[in-house]
This record gives sequence, structure tokens and C-alpha cells, in this order.
Amino acid sequence: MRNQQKHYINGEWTESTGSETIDVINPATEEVMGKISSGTEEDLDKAVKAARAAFPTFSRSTKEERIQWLEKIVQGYEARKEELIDVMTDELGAPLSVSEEIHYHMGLGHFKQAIESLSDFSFSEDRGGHTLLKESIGVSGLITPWNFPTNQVSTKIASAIAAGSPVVLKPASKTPFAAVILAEVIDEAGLPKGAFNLVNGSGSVIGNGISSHPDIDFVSFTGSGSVGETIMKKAAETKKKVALELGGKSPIIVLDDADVEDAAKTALSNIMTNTGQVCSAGTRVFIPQSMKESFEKKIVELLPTFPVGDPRKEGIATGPLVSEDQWDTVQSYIEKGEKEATLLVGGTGKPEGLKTGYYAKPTIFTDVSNDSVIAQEEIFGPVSTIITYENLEDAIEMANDTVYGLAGFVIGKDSELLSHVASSIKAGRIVINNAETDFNGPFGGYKQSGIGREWGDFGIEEYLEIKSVHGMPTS
Ligand code: TAP
Repeated sequence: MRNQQKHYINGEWTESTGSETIDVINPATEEVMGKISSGTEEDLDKAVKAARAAFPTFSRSTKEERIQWLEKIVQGYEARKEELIDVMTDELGAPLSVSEEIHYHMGLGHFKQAIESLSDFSFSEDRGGHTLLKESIGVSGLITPWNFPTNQVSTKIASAIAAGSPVVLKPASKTPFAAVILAEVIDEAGLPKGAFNLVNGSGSVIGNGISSHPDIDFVSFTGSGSVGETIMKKAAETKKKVALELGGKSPIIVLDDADVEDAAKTALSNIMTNTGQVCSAGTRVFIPQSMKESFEKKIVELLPTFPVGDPRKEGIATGPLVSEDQWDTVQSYIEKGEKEATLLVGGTGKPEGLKTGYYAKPTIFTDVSNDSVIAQEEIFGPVSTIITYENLEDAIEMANDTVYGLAGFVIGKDSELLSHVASSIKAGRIVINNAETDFNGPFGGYKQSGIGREWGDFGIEEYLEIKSVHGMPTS
């Protein structure tokens, strides 16, 4: 049982001013696996004051100092590897292999990338008629979701440190313990007091408080569209900058020369990885009409290669959903899908033999119309939709017929067509034939998928203000 009744404020673990706590549930056992204190506005205010006090020195720290802090964080993070993997399996329900290969590595990747990006980053540029200075934006408030407990927190913290922006972090209360470990790692990295603060608690108190706090200059949020909207409205009161990484309903376009097995594996891994709780997951699969039968057959054949079950058991690919609420939401979408389309595999209820835990049946619908609810709304679970097309331009048009634009995937062989599709999908990140992730590739969405970019050098830019100086002395 984990317990964290303190917040990390001004370089110290500090008692909460409130006495309320929040239970953290292990989604595989449905048991309480830990407790955190539910922070108050007073706790948040203390953290903001500490960050504000750190700003003058932290924002003027040198590139070399920031690189040293980031290197120490990398060392500390690596030293806590086993514990991070263990805790993410408990709080999120991620299978041990997923906690290691995806969650642990993504968190680490952002810190390493920040070091690399910062090494080449220029905070001042002579542009002929003026000099451009890039300066820390001020105090940043970071609000993160539960689906990637290290990735979402690390990309924001790494960029903020690289930019010299002191932060106040509010991690998701469903998965707070990976962030607590990260705070312990940062504590040992020797950052100036107040440069990093963590206040645990609910979105309605701490998240809301961050959005409206007059001494926070920038809010970086990842999560649902509805909360993103609330944050923008709150932030408008103090005219603060807001970056939003919201949801998606990403297309996978399968070309007619694609290998059917590659296409089916891609479609499955997009909904089975992290139990489909991935904002960029490809959940609308566009396949040529001529491939429909063979593709569906492959999906049914390959589904058992992604076993669902106890995340602590060897060989399990997919764990439970994060919470009972999330399970209910996914069930209601499956019920809708049963009315709107043809069920190829899965359905409502729990998979056989998995009564305890928020497990959902991997569910794939076929004969789906792109304007149906299951093809338009983000489900955030192991649910996919197959949509057929007669010609590629129709597929592209349908792929873009969504309010979202976070990501897109293309599978096939013809280089010209692959490039054509990649440049035609209106989304912030396109992955061709399952290419490897580059941590310097900007991440963020077009349309209602968000505002701004994270990761690598573009991520650092978010935490900077731009100043043009005219008449800068040259010596
Ligand atoms: P959200 O409610 O958006 O939660 C994300 C973060 O925002 C959490 O830290 C949450 O705090 C906080 N928050 C909640 N209300 C807030 C407010 N009024 N002001 C500021 N911050 C606030 O997501 P959820 O309810 O956990 O998931 C709901 C749906 O959102 C999912 O089904 C999925 O569709 C989507 N989602 C998307 C993403 C990504 S990466 N785009 C990630 C997670 C979920 P607490 O939860 O601690 O109270």
C-alpha cells in the first residue's frame, strides 16, 4: 500500500493543509493500492509562490546547468526503473512488459531528447534588422492524464526545465505514484528550490486552481476535450497561454498493395496497446473493399496473439481499463456500436474468466459508416471500426471527416501513394508502415485535437516567450 500525504513544494515534501485523501485503485484487483492527499487551494498557492520566487534565477540558469540537471534526472530515473514499472502496473493496470517497453522508455526518452535538443538550441538569434531572444515564459502549470503516467509528465517537465520555466505539476489522481517517484528523482537532481513543485489532488480543485491562478503564466494540459475547454475559459480570465493535447479518432489508411497481415497487426496493436487508452490510437481502419474479407479473417486469426488478462502475468499484452467509469463508458459505446454496425469480434461484458478487474472484450466492428457515433467519438478502449473504401481519395476524405486531427497511419508499399496519403491527412503526426518513434518529432493536434506541440525542440519552444530587440549592441 502506497501512501503520499505530502506535496513537493519549494524543494521539500510538505504536509497538506487539508486532511482529505483520495484512494488510488488498482484496476486489475479493484482494490485500493494507495492514498494521496487531496490538495487544497492553499497548497497550490504555496507551490505557485515557490515557483514564482524561483523564476528570476531559474530562468537565467545556463544551458550547461540545465543539461546537468536533466542528466541527473536521467540517472535517477534509470536507477528507479524497477519501481516505476511496478507502480505503473499497479496504478494503471499496464502489463509489466508494457510498463517497461512503453511507459518507462517513453518517460526516459523525453528527458534524453531534451538534453539533445537543448544542446543544439539557440536562445538568441541575429536576424539582420533585429535580434531575437527566447526567454522563459514564466511559471508553468502542468495538468496530466492517467493514460501515460510517465510519458505525459516527463515531456512537460523536460521541456520546462530546458526552457528555464519553474513548474507546478498536478498529476492525474487515478495514477499519481509514478509522478511521485519522478518528484523524488528531481529532488535528488539538485534543481533550485521552487523550480519544480508537485501538488496532488482533484482536477476540480488543483486543476481548476492552476487554470485560473493569476501567477501562473502558461498551462500545459493533456486530457479530454471537455476539460480542455474548461481550462481555456478559466485561463482567459488572466489571459494566460494554454497548450492543449486532447483526444483523437485517428485513421489507419490501408493501401490496396498492403500486406494484409501487416495491416491487421497494425489495426490490432492500435487498440490493444495500453488497452486502447491512447489519444493517438488508430481506431478507424480504412481498407479497400476488395480486401474486406481477407482483412476480417486476419483480424479474427490474430486477435488471440494479444492476450488480455492479469497485467502481472507473463505473456499478457493487454490489461484492464483504468477505472470502473472508463469501463462503463466503453461498454456504452459497444452497445451503441451493436446498433450501428456489424460486430466482428468482442461485444459487451467482461472476457471469459476475468470477473474481477475492469477488463473489456477487444471489440471490432465492421460495415461501419464514417458518420456513426462509434466512428466519430473517442472511445478510449479496445474498440476499433472497419470502414471500406472504393477509391483512395474517398478514404482520405473520410479520414479527414472528423473534428479531430491528432494522428494518422498509412500501411502499404507504393512510395508515391504513401507520401500522398501522409501529406493529405489533416493531423499533427503521421506514421508510415509503423515507423519507429522519434522523440524529436513534434506531438500535437490539428483541429479539436489541441493547440501547440510537445516533444523535442518544438516542446521547448512552448515554454518560451519571443522578444525582438532592435538596436542590440554588437560588442
Ligand atoms: P480528464 O478529466 O480530462 O483528466 C485529465 C486531467 O485533468 C486529470 O489530471 C484531471 O484531474 C484534470 N482535470 C479534471 N477536471 C479538471 C478541471 N476542471 N480543470 C483542470 N483540470 C481538470 O480525463 P478523464 O476524465 O480522466 O478521462 C475522460 C476521457 O478523456 C477519456 O475517456 C478519454 O476520452 C479522454 N482522455 C484523453 C487523454 C488524452 S492523452 N488526450 C488522456 C486521458 C483521457 P483528476 O482526474 O485527478 O481529477
